[in-house]
Amino acid sequence: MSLKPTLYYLDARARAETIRFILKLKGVKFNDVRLKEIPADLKARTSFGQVPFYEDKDISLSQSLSIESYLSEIHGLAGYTTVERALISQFVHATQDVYNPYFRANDEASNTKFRDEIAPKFLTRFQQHLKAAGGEHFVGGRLTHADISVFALLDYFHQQTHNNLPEVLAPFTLLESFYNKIASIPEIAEHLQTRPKTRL
Ligand SMILES: N[C@@H](CCC(=O)N[C@@H](CS)C(=O)NCC(=O)O)C(=O)O
Repeated sequence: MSLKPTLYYLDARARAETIRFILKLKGVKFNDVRLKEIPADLKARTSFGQVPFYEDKDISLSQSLSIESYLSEIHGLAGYTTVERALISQFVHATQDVYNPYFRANDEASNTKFRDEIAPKFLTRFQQHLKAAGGEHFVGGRLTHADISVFALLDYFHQQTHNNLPEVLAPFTLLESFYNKIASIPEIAEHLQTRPKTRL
């Protein structure tokens, strides 16, 4: 196995982009393998036949949130206390409650429900939590996995012209300023400019 960490995913942001943001932010050189389909031998090596799948010299790991948490521990983005870790986990898992109905929406009714109900409901709550925490960071007054996870979700909204997601996000001005601050961190800005343009 290569000593260089390797992330296997599709040629998409979706469930892998938070992992990429963490690695880029921390200056980790990694193989960003973007697959058209998952080869049978790779599928067999993964834990559940799925990607994202991550390998480094210590671990082979599936499940996007587990990979993010592992890298957050290594790179100082996890909470310092049990309470901080629990709160970070809460925000990280909440992002999945937004992605999952978006990925599954396959007709006009489910797209409308996502755009008019699910997305505004979660964005409202994310913004309230951010405001209550002082407006800069979700947990602990410093950059954590929670911030990168919510940032990646907001980034996803910015890119998805399908279902008017940028317009859904626009009224959430505190979230937008949070997004812009993290987007201007040099390592993140560089990734935003140089990453492949993908539909999802
Ligand atoms: N809960 C998993 C979901 C992973 C998942 O559904 N991956 C899809 C691609 S987005 C996949 O590998 N599908 C191929 C398959 O299940 O055969 C995670 O967050 O990593």
